[in-house]
Amino acid sequence: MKKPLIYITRKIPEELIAPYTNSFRIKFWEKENDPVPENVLLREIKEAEGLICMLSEQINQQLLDAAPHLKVIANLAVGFDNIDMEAAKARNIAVTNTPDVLTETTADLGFALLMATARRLMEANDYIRKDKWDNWGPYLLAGSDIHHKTIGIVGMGRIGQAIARRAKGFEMEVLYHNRSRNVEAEEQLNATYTDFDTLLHHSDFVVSVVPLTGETEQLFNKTTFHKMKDTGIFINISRGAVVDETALENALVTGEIKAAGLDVFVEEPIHADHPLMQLKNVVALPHIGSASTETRTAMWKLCLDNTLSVLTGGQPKTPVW
Ligand code: 8YV
Repeated sequence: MKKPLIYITRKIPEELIAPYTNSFRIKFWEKENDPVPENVLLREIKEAEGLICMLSEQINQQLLDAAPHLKVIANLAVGFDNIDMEAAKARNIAVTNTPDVLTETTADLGFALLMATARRLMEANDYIRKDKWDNWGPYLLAGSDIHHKTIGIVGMGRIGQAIARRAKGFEMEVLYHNRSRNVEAEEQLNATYTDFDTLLHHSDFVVSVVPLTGETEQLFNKTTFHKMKDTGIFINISRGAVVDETALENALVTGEIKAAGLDVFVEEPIHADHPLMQLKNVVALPHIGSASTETRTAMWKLCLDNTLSVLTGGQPKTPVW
């Protein structure tokens, strides 16, 4: 009998799959950073029983129709907005994600963006690289304080709570807004629940950690930026589509808000000609929230573990449904 096929849409370190190659055929797209072309995926998926995929792949009805043997989709991400969940459920295909293992790493990056925007680190780095450091004045590249300021966390899930833990170390006041109150988190993290408008009005830093849903799409728009302080800094480590990027650009240009730190964009990848990339008060990153070597390895391992569990008749560790 042929061994079951698992298809992986990016190059995976060989040592991670080595323990499983006796029982499974494991094929993967050979490129580390380039997405698998649609026609290749459609061809490879024909025989696959397991699929390990990335956020950048749309797992839609067309793909599932081309995958008659598919039993499990393991997304290498905590988000799963790239997967047509209804279509997967209708076929009884398990869907798994990678929560927990990336929480602290993503929160680290959120804080890195917060610090980089508040203290103008990219401008300061450029200042030397572009050989402008000929003199010095007390307000040269002066930014805003972080310690003892107010941070407003929108989305108090695992990553939101990890941001709050970091904020405590900076003796910040922590406000949060969430679909439902999290009383335990409030007690442990000394975080205060507020309505969305109060959070926008009072926060020096507004951090978006919400998943992308029908409700959160363009949650940050002209009206919301208008409600923020003009000294306020907006950080997005969730999904680009929770932001109206034109409204954000206007708010940054007109001084309605002070700066933005962005790891995610409506259309990814963005390029140097993107309107937001023309602004000095934007720090932009290419969606690297969970990109530490340790965490990526943990994410791969969890994807493999989930896939193998389903294919051997067990329960996946981190099912989405
Ligand atoms: C992913 C992410 O690392 O987990 C998520 O939902 O957005 C990131 O952590 C990245 O997009 C790889 O799929």
